[in-house]
Amino acid sequence: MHSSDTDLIYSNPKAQVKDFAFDAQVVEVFPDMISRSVPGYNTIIDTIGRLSQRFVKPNTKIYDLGCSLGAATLAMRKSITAKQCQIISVDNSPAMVERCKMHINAFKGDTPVDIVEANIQEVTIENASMVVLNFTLQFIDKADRQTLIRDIANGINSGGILVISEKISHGDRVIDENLTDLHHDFKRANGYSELEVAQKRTALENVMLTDTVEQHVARLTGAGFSHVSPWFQCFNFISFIAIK
Ligand code: GEK
Repeated sequence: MHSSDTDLIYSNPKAQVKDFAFDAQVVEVFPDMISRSVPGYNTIIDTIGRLSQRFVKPNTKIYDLGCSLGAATLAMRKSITAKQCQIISVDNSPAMVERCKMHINAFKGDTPVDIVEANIQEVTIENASMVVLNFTLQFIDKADRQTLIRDIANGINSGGILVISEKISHGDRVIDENLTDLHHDFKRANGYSELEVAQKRTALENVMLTDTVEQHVARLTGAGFSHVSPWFQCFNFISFIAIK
């Protein structure tokens, strides 16, 4: 038996698998989809909360870019102890933003949250002590990534942090294949069928374009972050901290 919020989107054979999109159908099953597909997702969300307690300063802004239903926003709002802060959570999917507003407003919190429907490339980042890109940069055109990371770095105050989580590819084909297989095993162990794994892979092919660890590190240091390191990796999923 499946409940209505179980991800069954790719469970039936499709004549033609369309490119993946963050539409109403995906929004409906999103929490189930992301926790069964991304190894370490809950650990990453918890750690974003912990980092916010450590890095967020009074009278500053916190940005959650590509916020989906606001999981990282909520983790930060629960943990921030600094006063007079503002969280700005941004997503360009109208269906996500609508559901995110309902979700965030269902919880109480001291730090106000502004949920904005916009392209993260058009949002001005200013006076930030913390910025989160939790599995979002991978959906931005490769040619635009350096500019986006530079704009974020410019808007972060000295000592502030960017947390960036991504699916990665590996320069070494053998490692790449093994990490991909391990990830697909993880999905099968979480109840996805062979067909679902294969169809989802096709749907994401043109939409999610991954970089290597080296490309991420070079981009972050090139943008002006002084301290850059991965703090988490499981298979081909990684999360970095970059401190200005
Ligand atoms: C989480 N951070 O649960 N501008 C704004 N939003 C965008 C853009 C863009 N240009 N491109 C994609 N998105 C979340 C999970 S999901 C990751 C992030 C995943 C949005 C898109 O609409 C979607 O909601 C989100 O980025 C990516 O911690 O599903 O793999």
